[in-house]
Amino acid sequence: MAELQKMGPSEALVETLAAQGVTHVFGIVGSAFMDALDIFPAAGIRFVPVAHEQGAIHMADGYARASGRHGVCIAQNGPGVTNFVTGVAAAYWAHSPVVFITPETGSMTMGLGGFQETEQLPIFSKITKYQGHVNNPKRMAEIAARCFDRAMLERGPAQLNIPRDFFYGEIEATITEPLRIGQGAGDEAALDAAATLLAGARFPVILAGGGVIAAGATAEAVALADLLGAAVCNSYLHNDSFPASHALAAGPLGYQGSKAAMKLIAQADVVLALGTRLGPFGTLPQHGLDYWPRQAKIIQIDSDPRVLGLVKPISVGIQADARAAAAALLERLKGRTLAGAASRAERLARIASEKGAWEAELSAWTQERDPYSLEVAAGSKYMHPREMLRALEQAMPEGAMVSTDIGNICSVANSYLRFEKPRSMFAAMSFGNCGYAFPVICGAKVASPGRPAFAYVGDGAWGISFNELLTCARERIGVTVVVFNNSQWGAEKKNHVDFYSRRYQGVNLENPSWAAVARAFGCEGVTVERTADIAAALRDAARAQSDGKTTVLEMMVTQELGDPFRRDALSKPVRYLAKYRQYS
Ligand SMILES: Cc1ncc(C[n+]2csc(CCOP(=O)(O)OP(=O)(O)O)c2C)c(N)n1
Ligand SMILES: [Mg+2]
Repeated sequence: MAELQKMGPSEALVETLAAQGVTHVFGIVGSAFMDALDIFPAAGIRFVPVAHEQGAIHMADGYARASGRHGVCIAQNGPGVTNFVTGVAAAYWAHSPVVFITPETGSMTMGLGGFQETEQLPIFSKITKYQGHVNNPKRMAEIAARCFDRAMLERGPAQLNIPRDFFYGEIEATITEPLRIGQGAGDEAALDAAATLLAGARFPVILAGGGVIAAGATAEAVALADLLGAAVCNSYLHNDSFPASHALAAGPLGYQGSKAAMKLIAQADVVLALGTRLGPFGTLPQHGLDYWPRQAKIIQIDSDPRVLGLVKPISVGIQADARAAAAALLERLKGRTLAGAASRAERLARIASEKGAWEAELSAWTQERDPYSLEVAAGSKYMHPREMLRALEQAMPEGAMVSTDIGNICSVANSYLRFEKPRSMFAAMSFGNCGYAFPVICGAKVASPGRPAFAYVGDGAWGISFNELLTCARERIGVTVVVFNNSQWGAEKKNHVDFYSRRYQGVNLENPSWAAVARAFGCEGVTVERTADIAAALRDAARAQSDGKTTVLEMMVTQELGDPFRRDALSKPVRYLAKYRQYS
């Protein structure tokens, strides 16, 4: 342990950041933390100034998801900090180890209603894994370090709240080493029970979740799948949890996921849910398939014990690191007689045929076929969203990272996003906020500058987030934004079509030329109207990334709309008052 040293609290904070391996902090400059900011460069920390604090927290999230290290951001007390709220909630549900530093109003005036004052802990209390409040400047290093340790331990945002006057003074502090607590493989008896279930399975299926990515368990998941001859589904929006080219990879479950994955898991007698909380939205019926195998034995492994058995009934729950647990199961299964061995060839054939059928269906499914979509596409010179998504998929360079926003086309993209390695897909997860994808891919690119980086964003969500083009131009962050211009908040319009007799309100968009806007911001902007032009446009944009140049590819698409998001939560309106009767 390092020794006690005299230093200022700002030095204690910055030394702690350095000790935790922090090299980038996203934020907008503010007087509240200027004393610490001043010495960032000497500690090897690059401050990445952004356009909006929501961008900073999303970038920290993307940085964490791409690197597996902490993402860090900071903001001015009061309004700068409240601008973090949506991004913190998003990072919470993306299980991202971000530390957001929130200087607050001075301790001597707190409660008097001074400038930029608000209580900053209650606002974040339900969307953080840990909240550290520096209640005395002498505790700066201790509490800062705990935020970093807890963010990693509990896989989620930690808040470091610091009264702004506590940056100043003279203290004695010790800078401690990061405290990383291993989760291990989990309870021995539960692992034995899980191995027995898997050994007895006739149609085992693995459901690989975000925990596989976080724990670096891909190799173990592949080995388990190979040993068992088990199909592997990705949990919703974790298409990078298992290599897509593997013969046993079945694709993602959930909204706009793979029919092959759904049909295969429906046949399972044992499911190994590895590193997944089995979130309720991610296993809803899709494509008319109610696929969750209620009769199957479910083994659920997750690092968070609170999610075990929470959403789905399970037979065995194991609190563990996904990698260690998968390795422990492999050990137990090696050399054991597997009930599924006899039907292995038959199973592999079934997997191949379901995948082949889904691929063929996707290839033929170039446009939506519901009456609304047929109507709006007729006579349009623009691209069908599905054929565009297929062309993007085919043009995607190797090793690409892709973030996706919340919207109809982004959701349909789920069927067309395949990855070979983890830390490649950064979808807006369960919090589901429009405006997520672009800043997140910027953060991912800062973390992994050598990898090609793409954001898929609908034109409505783009309106929320395009301000960070300023950051890309100023900081020379080179990413490619694929903006789907269908002149509508499509995902919501779909509900108007399906449930509200096309009574449109606030769903039609009048856009400027998004390509021209990008150029005005100092980025590249290209309008793409034909599928045949997609590959070249994507290639050029990817190439420009290595010069630190961001490109907006404005894809002109028809107004067709795929299946709705919330079929589960909407119903036809019923009105009782005469005044509203026609609204039904
Ligand atoms: C911050 C936020 N506001 C509103 C919503 C509700 N919402 C969900 S999808 C959607 C429409 C997205 O439109 P667009 O980005 O243009 O994509 P499209 O559906 O047209 O493909 C909206 C408004 C949301 N998810 N997040
Ligand atoms: Mg749109």
